Amino acid sequence: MTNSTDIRLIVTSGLDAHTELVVPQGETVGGVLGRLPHGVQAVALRVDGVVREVGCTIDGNADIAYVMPDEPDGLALMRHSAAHVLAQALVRIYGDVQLGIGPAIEEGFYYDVLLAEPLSSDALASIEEEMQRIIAEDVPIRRRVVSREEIVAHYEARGDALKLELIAGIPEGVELTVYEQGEFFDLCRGQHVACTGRIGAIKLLHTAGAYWRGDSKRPMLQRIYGTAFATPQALADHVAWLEEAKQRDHRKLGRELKWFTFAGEVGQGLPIWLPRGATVRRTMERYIVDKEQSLGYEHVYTPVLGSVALYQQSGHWDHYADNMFPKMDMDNESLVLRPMNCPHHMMVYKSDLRSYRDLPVRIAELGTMHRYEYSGALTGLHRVRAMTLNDAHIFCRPDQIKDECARVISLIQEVYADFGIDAYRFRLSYRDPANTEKYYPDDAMWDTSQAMLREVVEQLGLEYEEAIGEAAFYGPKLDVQIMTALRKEETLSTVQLDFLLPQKFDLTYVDADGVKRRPVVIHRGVISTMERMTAFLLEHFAGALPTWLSPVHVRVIPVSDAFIDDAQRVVDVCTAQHVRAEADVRNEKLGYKIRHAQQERIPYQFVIGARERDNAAVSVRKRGQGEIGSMPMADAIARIADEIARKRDGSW
Ligand code: TSB
Ligand code: ZN
Repeated sequence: MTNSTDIRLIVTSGLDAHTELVVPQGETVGGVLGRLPHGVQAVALRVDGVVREVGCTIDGNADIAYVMPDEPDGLALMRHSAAHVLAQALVRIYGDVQLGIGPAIEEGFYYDVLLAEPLSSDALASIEEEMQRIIAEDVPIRRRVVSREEIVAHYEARGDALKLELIAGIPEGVELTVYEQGEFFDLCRGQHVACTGRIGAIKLLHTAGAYWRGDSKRPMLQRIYGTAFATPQALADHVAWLEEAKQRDHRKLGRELKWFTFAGEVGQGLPIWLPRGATVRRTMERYIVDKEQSLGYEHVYTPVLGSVALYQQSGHWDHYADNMFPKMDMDNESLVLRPMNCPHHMMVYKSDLRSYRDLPVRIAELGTMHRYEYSGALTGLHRVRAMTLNDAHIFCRPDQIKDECARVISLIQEVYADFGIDAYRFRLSYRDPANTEKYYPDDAMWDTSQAMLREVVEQLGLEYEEAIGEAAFYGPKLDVQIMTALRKEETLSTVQLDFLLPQKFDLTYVDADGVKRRPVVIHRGVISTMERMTAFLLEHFAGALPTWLSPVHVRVIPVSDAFIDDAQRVVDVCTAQHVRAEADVRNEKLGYKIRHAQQERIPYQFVIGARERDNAAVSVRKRGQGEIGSMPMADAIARIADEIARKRDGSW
C-alpha cells in the first residue's frame, strides 16, 4: 500500500477491520475495509512480507493484506490467539490464576501460568473443553489502547503480580495495548485473528515447569503447551507425527534399551554409557580406527586437560570461551578441560621436524572433550557436555588440500554406506564477516579458504546448501546435516579448512628447495562424537540398528528349562565366532521371551528345543521377517558372521 520510511500504519482487529495511515504530523489517512470475509484470519500489516504488530513503525515496504489460515503467518496468528483463549479458559475455571506470557512458537503455543495447585492430566481435557466453548462463542478479538493506570489497576485487582512486573518493565511513553475477547483481555502487542471462531482446530499437549523469565532463582511456573492448525485433519496429522517422534526419540529408546543414562549425581549433560550402549560405541570405535589405519592415519593419545596458555595461543580463549568450563589454578599452572583436540594435535606435529615428503601427516584420536553447553540446549546424547570425537587433523601442503578433502569426503560416504545412513545434506558453512567476536578477522584468509572449499565440493559434484555464520572461528566447514526425531537440524560429520592455527602455532615443513613453509590443517570428524552418532542411529533406525552395529546379534531362547545348557552351548559357539549372543534363561514362557527379544530390537533369535538339540540345529527368527525355520546351527551362525563382516543385512 505504501513505500516509506516514517509513515505509521495502524490496522485494528476484530471483524470490522479498518486501516489507518498515520503520517508523522499526526494527520490520519485511512479507510474502513468492512467486514472480514469468511475464512480470512485477519487484516494485517505486512512489512517486507512479514506480519508486524499493529502500530509498529515501518522501515521497509509495507502493505495491508488479508492473512489466510494456511499460510505460516496465519498459523502464527491463530496460535497466538489460541494462547489467549487458553488464558481466558484458565481464568474462567480457576479465577485466581496469575498469567505470565503466552506466545506462539514454532509448532504451536504455550502459556506460562501460576496456579494454586499443579494441574492434573485430567485438567488439560477440561481446559481444552472450555477453550472449544470460547472458540464456538466466536466473539471478536479487538485491539484497545489502554492507559497505564487502567491496566495496572486491573491487574492489581486480580492480584496478578506477573503481569504487573511485565508492565513495570515497559518504558513510560510506550503505547500499551490489550486484546479483548468477551469478558477477557490480555496485555499484548498483537496481532490476532479477527474473532475466536477463526482459530481452527486446537489441542492442548502437555505441561512442563518453566522458571519465570527463565531465571532459576524466580518462581517455577507451569507452562501449558498446545497447538492449533487450520483444519482438524492437519491437527490430526501433526498429533500423529508427534506420537511417532516420541517413539523415535533416542532418549526414550536409550532408556528402554538400556544403552545410556544420565544421573543427577554426576551432572547435567554427562552421559553414562551402559554395557549395551558401550558395546555399540566400541564397535564404532574399532571400525573407524581400523578404517583410518588402512587410510594412512596415525593414532595418538593426548590428555583432556590443557593449559590456558595453549588455548590463548590457538585463539580458543578469545573466540570459544563461552563454550569452555572455567579454568583451574594449580601449582602455578592454569588448566582447562579441552573443548577441542586441535591444539594438542598441533603439538604432535611440532614434536618432529617435517619435510615436504612427510606430508600429509594425518593425526587421529578418539578425543574426549568437554564443552559448556547451555542447560536448555542439552538434548540426551545429541548435545552433551562430555563427548568423544572421532577426530583427526590432516597437516598437508597447499597443493594437497583438494585431494585430502576429497579423500575425507569419500571416507564419510563409505562410512555412511556401512552405517546405512542415507538421509543427510551437505552444508557449506561460511563465517559471518559482521561477527568479529566469533571469527578471526583476516578477510584475505577467509576469502581464500572459503573459495577453495567450495571448489572442492563443486568439483566432486556434491549438492550442497550454504550457510553464513556457521563456520568454525578458524575456518570454513563442509558439514553433513541430519535431522533429529524432533526435526531439529544438527551437524554430524564435518570437514574444516584451516589456515589460521598453523600460523598461530608457527607450524612449518622443509620444502624441496630447503625453505621452511607453512602447512595447512584439515580438521575432520567422520563419525562425529560417539554421543551424537549414537543418538542419530537410535532415531534413524527407531532402535533397530543394522546387525553389525547392534549390541546383541543373537538371543538364544531355550523352549524350556531342560534346554538351558544347550542354549548356553550355542551362545559359546556364537561367541567364538565374534557373533554377540546371549541366552534368555529366565523362568518365563517362550512367547514372552520372543516378544521381549523383539522389543529389544535384537536382529536374530535362535529357539532351541529337542529337535534342534538332536540335529545340531537352531530355529531362526529374524527381526522384521519373523519365523525363518530350522537350519543347521553352523550355517546360521556363518551366515550372520558374514552379514556382520560385510556390514550388510540380507533377507533370508
Ligand atoms: C573436527 N576441531 C574440530 C575437529 O577437528 C571440531 O571440534 N569441530 S566441531 O566443533 O564442529 O565439533 C565436531 C563435531 O562434534 C560436530 O560436528 C558435532 O557433530 C559434534 N559435537 C559438537 N558439539 C557437540 C555436543 N555438545 N554434543 C555432542 N556432539 C557434539
Ligand atoms: Zn580440530
